[in-house]
Order: sequence, then structure tokens, then C-alpha cells
Amino acid sequence: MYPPSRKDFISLTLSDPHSNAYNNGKHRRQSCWRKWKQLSRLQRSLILFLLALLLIFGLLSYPSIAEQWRGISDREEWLELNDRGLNAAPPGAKPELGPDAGKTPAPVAGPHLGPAVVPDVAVPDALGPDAVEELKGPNIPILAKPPIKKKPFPSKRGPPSLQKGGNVSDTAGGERQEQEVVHDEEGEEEDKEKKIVSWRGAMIEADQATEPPPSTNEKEAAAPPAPANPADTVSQTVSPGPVDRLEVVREAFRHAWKGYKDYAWGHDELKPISKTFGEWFGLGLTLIDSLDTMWIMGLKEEFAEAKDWVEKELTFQKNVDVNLFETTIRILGGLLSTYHLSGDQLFLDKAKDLGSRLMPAFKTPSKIPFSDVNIGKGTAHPPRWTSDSTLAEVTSIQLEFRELSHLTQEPLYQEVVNEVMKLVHKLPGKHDGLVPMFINTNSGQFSHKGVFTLGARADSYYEYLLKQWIQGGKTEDDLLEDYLQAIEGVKKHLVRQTGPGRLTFVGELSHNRFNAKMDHLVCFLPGTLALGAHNGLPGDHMDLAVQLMETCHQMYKQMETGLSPEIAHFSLQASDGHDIIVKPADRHNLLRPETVESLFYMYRYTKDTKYQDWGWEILQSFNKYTKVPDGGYTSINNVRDPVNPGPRDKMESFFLGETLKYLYLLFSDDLELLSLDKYVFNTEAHPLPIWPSPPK
Ligand code: DMJ
Repeated sequence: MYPPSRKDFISLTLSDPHSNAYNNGKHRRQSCWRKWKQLSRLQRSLILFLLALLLIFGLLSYPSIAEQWRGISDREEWLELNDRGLNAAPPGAKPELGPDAGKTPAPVAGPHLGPAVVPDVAVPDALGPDAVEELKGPNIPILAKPPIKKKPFPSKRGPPSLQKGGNVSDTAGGERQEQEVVHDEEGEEEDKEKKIVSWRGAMIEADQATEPPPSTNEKEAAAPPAPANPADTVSQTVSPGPVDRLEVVREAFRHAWKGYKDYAWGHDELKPISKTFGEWFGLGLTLIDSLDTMWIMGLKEEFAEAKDWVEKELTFQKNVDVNLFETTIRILGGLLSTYHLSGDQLFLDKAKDLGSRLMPAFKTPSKIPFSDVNIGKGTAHPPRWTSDSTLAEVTSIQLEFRELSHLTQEPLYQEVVNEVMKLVHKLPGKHDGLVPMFINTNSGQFSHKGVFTLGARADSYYEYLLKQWIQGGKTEDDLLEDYLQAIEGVKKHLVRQTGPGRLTFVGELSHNRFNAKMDHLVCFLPGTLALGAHNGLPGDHMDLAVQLMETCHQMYKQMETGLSPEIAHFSLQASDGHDIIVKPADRHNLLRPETVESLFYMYRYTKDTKYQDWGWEILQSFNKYTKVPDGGYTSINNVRDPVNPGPRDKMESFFLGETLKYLYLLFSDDLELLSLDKYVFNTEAHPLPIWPSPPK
């Protein structure tokens, strides 16, 4: 048999217009050409004339069709420009203070202290139940933008206060909520122009992250402000791919900054949903934590206005209790790194002032510092309920104090923190290099022995062992010894693989019982292991880093929002279908940096672009589920519920100080942009110089 012959000409099926008869499907087929030939000359000329007319008409009407299309894309662009326009308020223009202005700030324990268990707060439907069906989910592209009326969010509770007084903004929630409603109604007209998608009460700006945004002007404007070291800014010759991603992170930073500037200027943290601020120490925490990020991203205007605030408003002469660790890593670290990048003496002067005010914390019987210092009165004390300090807190302030000594030629700063490391080095109670989570400020001994974790309360002890060794030019052998021993302890006691998918994770040990639980905080470890391997430590550290990096990536990828929970549990049973289990109390995401931090190290050292891609996915998820339309990003309650992620109304300072900075560095292909051979990043992502090795 032969296959049916292929037709090499186009034929049209023409039915006889005069015949209504049903011919049993046998229509007469004629080729166009034959039909054409049957026409008279006049008929043919007429048809040709008509065709020509049609063509001319088509050509004439093209601009208006094009206009219609352009109209759509112009609107998109306008909306983006509108966003930028709002960002571009004149430098120094100081936004109105929120309702808590002038109140005495009360300190609260920081998020590093670990996963705060916060019950889910029901968020009322903004559009009613029908809206869910209509919108179906967060991935709906919003092209035509019906004016959606934005309803105010109720104020949410943040993490519970662990210190006296609680968070000022939490206790003033009711009053603030009423004021917000008024504020919102005033802004209603403006809101109509905004690009908002709302479902089940979650108001998220339509995803702009996938658009390639940079304009030539913006790129020019982004040129960094006369760097002290020109290598510490973005190379202008990066390939087109990464440039888009860099610009998207920059846009995310601007959006976060806009929220902070509009509603929380000069205060510690933005509460982006209630459009107000939270106070922790009353020291402009977010502003200072963000300084070097702005420098690195080349955000000149933003940097200038922030610097102006530091110059005119920032004072440490305040009767306020601050947490030694948090203040050191975020504020002291931020000021020191900004001094190094900008060369501006202002930041060093502020760092010196703060450093000297933190010193009373070290006046303890054991020389293990107290957790809290009153920087105005010069007094220090442990938390109310204990005389213990957290292990990570007393062993993760060294990079900053040591650097302060270097810069000021005042050895005392370095001496007090080195003393802590010496004491911990000699202390009994470790378990193959793993350390307990608490240390007593009176006795100088570990307390609550027998519990070992690389998560909350212990994490950065391990990180700073390695980083101090690198900072000091790899000469301090005790630090290296403690680090190597600790990693052996981790491998021996804490590393396991899941049953179903063989994911490697770091669990916890509690009185010899293994707990298959890992905080998101532990995701700093792949980066630290990679840093060590790059500095000559064993190659199997890098192997472990690669495996753990995969697990941290899966902690995002396997969640419905693409964002990691605060804590993951892992299944050791091969029969359970899932590798990762998330308990209801652990489903929140605080915009933490650890995974993107490690992705940055992994990409720098391997050049494997999959790490950039993983970071890109995370950034897009942040944009989809945590971006607040009027400015800022918010922590969320439930990473498993893309329909109602449950905004928690808090933007942590580390989102700007760390998360966005590491994403930016991850997407940059410029290895000289904060070279890891020249800088060591403190645990809040503030780069400090590696000291030159002493002559041998
Ligand atoms: C930051 O303050 C620091 O990275 C700290 O080491 C851990 N906690 C937060 C970020 O999660």
C-alpha cells in the first residue's frame, strides 16, 4: 500500500452558492487557479482593486492597533515607574513619625534566639470568599488592573517579647489600628493606581520580578558613590543575564527601603502592614544594618539620606538596655563595614562611641559578658530570669571588637573578646567539639549541658571560630583546632540522611537522643564549610557543604510558597513518602538570610550557576508572598499556604542587611566585588577586612 499522496498546492473548498441541495458530502472541489481563470477580465480587475484597498486600509489602521498594545505595556511601565518615583523622594525629606514616636523603647529578644512560636492569626477575607475562586491562586498574571480596594490589615502580634516590657509596638496595637484605617481611606485614590493582587486578605504586589527592568538611566544612576576601593562595587561589564537579576534585587531593596522610609524612618523595624514601626533598642536598627548594602548596590541617594540621619540624629547617649550581641553584629558591625567601604570617618567615630558604651557588659566575675547593657548608664546585667548568657551571643562578637581594636589602636576591645574565646576553648562539657547552648556569667561554666545544636543559640559560635581564624591571617591555632574538632563532632553526632530521598541534614542531640530537626538558621553551615575548604581545610568539608546546600534548597522548593519554614523535621524512615515534615508551629518565615548566604559562597567557589538559579527562585517567592504593596516586605505565618500565607507585619532589619545583600552578591559575577580573599563577613553580613598576615 502507498501512503496517501501529499498535496503540494493549496486548495480551497468552495460550495456552490446557488445550490442548497445536500449532495451527500461530495462537494465539488476546484483549485483557486481554475476558478480565477474562469472569471472575466473585469471581475479579476475588480477583485484585485478590492484586495489593494483592503491592504491599504490594513496598513493605515496598524498604528492604532499598535497603540492599543503599547497602551498595555506603557501602563505596566508606568506602574513600575510610579513605584520608583515614590522611592525617589528628595534626600533628607523626613517622613512623619509613627504613633509611637517619643515613647521609651523597650528591648525584646532577637530572632536569632530562635524560632518564636507564634499562633496563626486569622486574616479576614479582603475580597470575600468568591474572590478565591475567581483568582485561583497567587500565580495569576495581572495585566488588566481593576481598581481593587485595599482593606487594612489588623495589627498582628510579632514574636513574643522575651524581655521586660515587650515590644512597644505590640502593646500599642489597638490605637494604631484605628489610625491606620483613616490613613488607608485617605490613600484610597492612590491605591487604585497600584498593581495589587489580593486573595484571602493577603495583599501582594503583582509579580514584577520576571520583567527585565533596568533602564540605561537607572544603571547610570546606580554607579556607586566614589568607593574607597573601586573593586568593591559592581563591575559595569557583567553579562546581560546577571544584570537583570542584580537589578531585580536592587528594586526589591528600594521597595523595602521605601516602606521603611515612609513609615519607620529612624526607628528600628518597619511594620509594613500596619504602616508603622517597632522599636527594639531605639537606634535606627534597619537604617544602620542597611548602610553597606546600599553602598554595595550603588544606591547613592538612599545612602546619602541615611548617612545624613546617622550624622544628625544617631546618638548612643540613651538610657536604653541593648542586647550586646545584636547591637554588636548589626550596629557596630554595620558601622565598621560602612567605614571600610566608604572611608568616611563619621562611621568610625560612631563605632568607637558605641564600642566603648558596650564595654560594661564584660565586667562580670567570669569575664563571660552579660547579655544586656544600658548604653546610657554604663550598667550591664543578664536577662531577668537567669544569670546565663547564650553561647552564640558571647562568642559571636569577636570579629567586630577585634576590628575595633585594629582601627583604634586600643587593645582593650580585642582583649575582652579574646578572653571569652580562651575560656570557652578550655572549658569542660564539650562533646567532640560541640558546645552546650548556655554559659554562666558567674561561674564561667557551661550550663544546660547535654543539648547540642547548630541552630539557635549555638550557630554562630561555629561560624566565628573559622572566621576569626581567617580574619587574623590564619595564625590563631586554638580557633582552628576548635573549628576542626567541632566539624568532626557535627559529622559524627548530628549529620544524618533522610529515608526517602537521602537528603543530608544536621539534627540535634539532647542527652544522647537524636532529634531529626533542623532550624533554618543551620543553613549558614554550607557556606561556612565552603569558606573553610577554600581556605585549605579538608576537602570533605566541601562535600558536606554541597549536600547540605541541596537540603536547604529543598526546604524552600518543597514548600507551596517556595519559602522555607523556620524549622524543618526530617523523616528517617524510607517508607514515609516525604523527606521534610513541617510542624504547625514552625511554618513561619522571617525573611531570613542563611540559605542565600550559603548559596553565595557556593556559587563563588564552584561557579555552578544552579546556585544562582536557586537564589533567583527564592527572590521570586519573596516577591510573590512577602512583598507589601505600599512598601516593605513582611514575615509570614505559613509557608505551606500560598492562598493565605498570613503576613506577620514585621520586616526584620536583616532582610536588608543580609538577605538582599547576599542575593545581590550571588547574582554578581564580579569576583572582586568583596573578594572572599580580602573580606570576612560577620554573622550579619557586614564585610570586615582580613588582616594582612604577619611576616614569617
Ligand atoms: C541575623 O541577625 C544573624 O544572621 C544571626 O547570626 C542569626 N540571626 C539573624 C538572621 O537569621
